[in-house]
Amino acid sequence: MSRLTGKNWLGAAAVGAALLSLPALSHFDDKQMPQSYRQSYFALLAANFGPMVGTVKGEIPWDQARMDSWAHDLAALATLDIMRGFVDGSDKGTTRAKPEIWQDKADFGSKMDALRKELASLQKVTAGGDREAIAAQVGAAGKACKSCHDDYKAEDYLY
Ligand code: ASC
Repeated sequence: MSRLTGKNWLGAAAVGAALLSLPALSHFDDKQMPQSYRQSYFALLAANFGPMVGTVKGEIPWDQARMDSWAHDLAALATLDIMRGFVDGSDKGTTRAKPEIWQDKADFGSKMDALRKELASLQKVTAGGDREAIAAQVGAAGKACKSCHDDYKAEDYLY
C-alpha cells in the first residue's frame, strides 16, 4: 500500500475536485439512501480516478505504487452493482441524475457496465507499467465516464 503524504494528498484532492464539480450538500442523507449511495459511489470513483488523470497529464509526479493502488480501488469499485443506487422512485431529491435514467434503464445500465469493464482493464494495464498504455486506458475510462455524463448527469441539482 502506498502512503499519501499530506502534500500529495492535497494535490490529488485538488485534481479530483477540479474534475468533479463537488456537490454543495452532504452526500449522506438517511431519508435519501439511494441518492446517498450513488453519490458516495461516484465520489469514491472520482477520488481515485482524478489523481490518475493528473498523473498521466504530468500534473502529479508518477508514482507507480500509487497508480497501482488507485487502479486497484477503481477495479474493486467496478465489482459493485451501482444500479442499486438507481432504484425506481429515487429519481427525485438531492440529485443531478436526469429523469432519462429511469426512462431508459437498459441504456444507462449498459453504459455503467462499459465503465466497469474499462476500470477492470485499467487495473491490468496499470500493473503492466507501460506509461503510454496506462495513459491510453485512463483516456478510455474517462471517455466512458463522459459518455454517461453527457446524457444522464445534470450540471446542477435538479429539484
Ligand atoms: C474524473 C471525474 C469525472 C470524470 C470525467 C471524465 O476524474 O471526476 O467526472 O473523470 O471528467 O470525462
